[in-house]
Amino acid sequence: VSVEIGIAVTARNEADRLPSTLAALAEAFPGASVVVADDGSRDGTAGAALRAEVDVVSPPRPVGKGGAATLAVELLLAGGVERAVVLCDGDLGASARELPKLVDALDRREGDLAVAAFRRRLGGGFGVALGFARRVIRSLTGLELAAPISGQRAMRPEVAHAVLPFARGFGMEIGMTVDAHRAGYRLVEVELDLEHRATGRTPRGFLHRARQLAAFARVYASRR
Ligand SMILES: Nc1nc2c(ncn2[C@@H]2O[C@H](COP(=O)(O)OP(=O)(O)OP(=O)(O)O)[C@@H](O)[C@H]2O)c(=O)[nH]1
Ligand SMILES: [Mg+2]
Repeated sequence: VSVEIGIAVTARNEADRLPSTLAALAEAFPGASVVVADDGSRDGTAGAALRAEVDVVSPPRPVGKGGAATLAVELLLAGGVERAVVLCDGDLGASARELPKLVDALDRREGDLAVAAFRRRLGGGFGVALGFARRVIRSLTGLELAAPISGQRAMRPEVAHAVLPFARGFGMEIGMTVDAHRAGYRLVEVELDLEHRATGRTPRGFLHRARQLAAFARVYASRR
């Protein structure tokens, strides 16, 4: 049976925040099909998803954000999605309630791929990874984006088909943006009041952004 909206939630070690994210999604998108893309979590993330009565894909080996999201979106599309595929990071918590505004932007034909920009800047480092992502997208597409790596996105099912499989790891958002643009689809950014568990200027935060940068460089090399 096909659904109006299919939502893929990427989550690695998000047992703390996933329940509130899923509760907000259930309320904001009644009747939607939700798949959690768990991936090598060691903290009971999959159990938290099952308790919320949503589907979970847990690859036997960690495959990275892009690989896990690909499995989740393929599962959603196989079940049939009529109106929109939504991508959501597992750490949004209650602020995931804002995401229907992305689908509204699609319905109003403002774009084919709607991307959420955070209204307030939270955490982060010195903007190196973000700036690099912006330059990669500008050089490959000419687009000037406020939120080049935002994980909160909505697209019609045919757009999802065109951008699958996603690029590996943290390169998935850049890859999807470039692939959608090259397929002739229009991107629209929508400012939303979102929050997430941001990593800051800590060793863990810098390690995270180093991994992001490596993935951005890989996706740039694969698309240029
Ligand atoms: N399936 C899967 N999800 C991941 C992986 N790495 C991160 N995620 C999830 O993807 C989402 C985004 O990752 P974050 O680590 O929050 O990255 P970010 O928000 O871009 O970065 P910060 O702002 O620095 O926190 C979160 O919900 C993570 O749980 C992964 O390897 N596999
Ligand atoms: Mg985050």
